Amino acid sequence: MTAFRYVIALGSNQRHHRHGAPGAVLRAALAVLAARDIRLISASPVIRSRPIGPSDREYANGAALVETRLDPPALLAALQDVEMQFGRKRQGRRWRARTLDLDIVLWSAGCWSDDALTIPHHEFRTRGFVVGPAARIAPQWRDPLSGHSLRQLEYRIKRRLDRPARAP
Ligand code: A4P
Ligand code: MG
Repeated sequence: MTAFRYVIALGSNQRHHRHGAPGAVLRAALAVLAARDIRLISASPVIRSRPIGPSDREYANGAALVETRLDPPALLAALQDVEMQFGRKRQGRRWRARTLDLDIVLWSAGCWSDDALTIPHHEFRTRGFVVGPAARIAPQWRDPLSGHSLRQLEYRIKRRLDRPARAP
């Protein structure tokens, strides 16, 4: 059976009663994944990012490059299990504050799409808090849809942010 590689995005903007602040939650989550046949190849530094969406708490975000024999639905189930283990509540408002969010960003075999799962992750290309950390660990990895590498996507996001505002 083949082993796949994935880029996983990690996010947290709520303390955990045992692990502590969001940055520590992300590091603890990586250790839990490694104990579940999800081999950690490399992890980005943890960054802080301003929230997008309704929650007003700052996020800790990071990315991990992993190797596993799990196919995408099986990996999603494992990630959701870990989210629950960290006290994530699935009821209620989308994008609410959360102790742990684990998203599949990229998959070595390309694209996946069914009712529960889309790879590449639907909005990752424009999100600095996903692309920035992912570009630290897999800069040459190409998004199969746009054809851009993570490094190129990061450059595009930065250029957009740095562009001076137009005169009225
Ligand atoms: N799903 C579909 N594709 C995927 C995928 N590639 N990886 C489905 C993981 N899940 C995927 O996700 C909802 C459903 O998406 C899942 O049940 C799965 O079947 P969720 O994690 O339960 O809910 P969510 O995270 O609230 O929704 P969503 O749409 O995944 O939101 P995002 O895109 O994760 O955004 N601001 C900052 N600064 N940093 C953040 O990390 N995160 C969000 C949430 C908003 N603002 C943020 C951050
Ligand atoms: Mg999510």
